[in-house]
Amino acid sequence: MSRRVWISAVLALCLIAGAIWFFKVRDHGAGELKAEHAEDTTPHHGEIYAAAPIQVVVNANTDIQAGSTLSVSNAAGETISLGEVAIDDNKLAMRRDFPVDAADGLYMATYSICVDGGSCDEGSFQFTIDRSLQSTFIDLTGQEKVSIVMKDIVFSPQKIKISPGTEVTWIHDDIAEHFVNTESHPFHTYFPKQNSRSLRQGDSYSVVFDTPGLYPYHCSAHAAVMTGEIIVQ
Ligand SMILES: [Cu+2]
Repeated sequence: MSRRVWISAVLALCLIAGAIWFFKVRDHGAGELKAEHAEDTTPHHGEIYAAAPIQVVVNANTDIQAGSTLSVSNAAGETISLGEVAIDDNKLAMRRDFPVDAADGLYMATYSICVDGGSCDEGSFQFTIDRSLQSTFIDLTGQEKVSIVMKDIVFSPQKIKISPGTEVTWIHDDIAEHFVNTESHPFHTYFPKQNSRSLRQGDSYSVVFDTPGLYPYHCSAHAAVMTGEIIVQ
């Protein structure tokens, strides 16, 4: 083969390798380390929240044993997660409270999942709080009850701000079956009280939100497109 063909072949290989690297980094993001037994997290790695999450949650594919850890630090490296790590009764998720008044900025969560037999493996993920995003939320604070209609595979209004203690009612007015599900799909562990049964036309579902923070949610039948967010403050 001529020298020119060789050079072209090497250049083509470099381009392919570069593209694979680019898409891997874009998908997983720099800084994420996924423990062997972790399925996913809330917030997701790289997610930007318009308010503080009420908790950080790690979902696992095996029983999480005592001794497992989860903590969040800010960009200065100070630990800001609160209280103790709580492992869910079914042992498939662990969670830790997060301060509602945490400043805007980047946060790093690190965790260690310990499994039966005593071995533990570690992971990490990052998320950002940017309250300037709240300008896209409809302000419904100061009301005892608010409602959200489910129609044409959309939650409407999609992003709302309410006060602590407000009762939110989802009203189903659509052909398709819908659900109200807390993050993350398909685990629905972030705020389990928000998970509804299957809803059909004429059905409604109500939840009272007491704890300030951000509540991202979705319909598990249309998880990719039918999403909503509630800020309690
Ligand atoms: Cu739906």
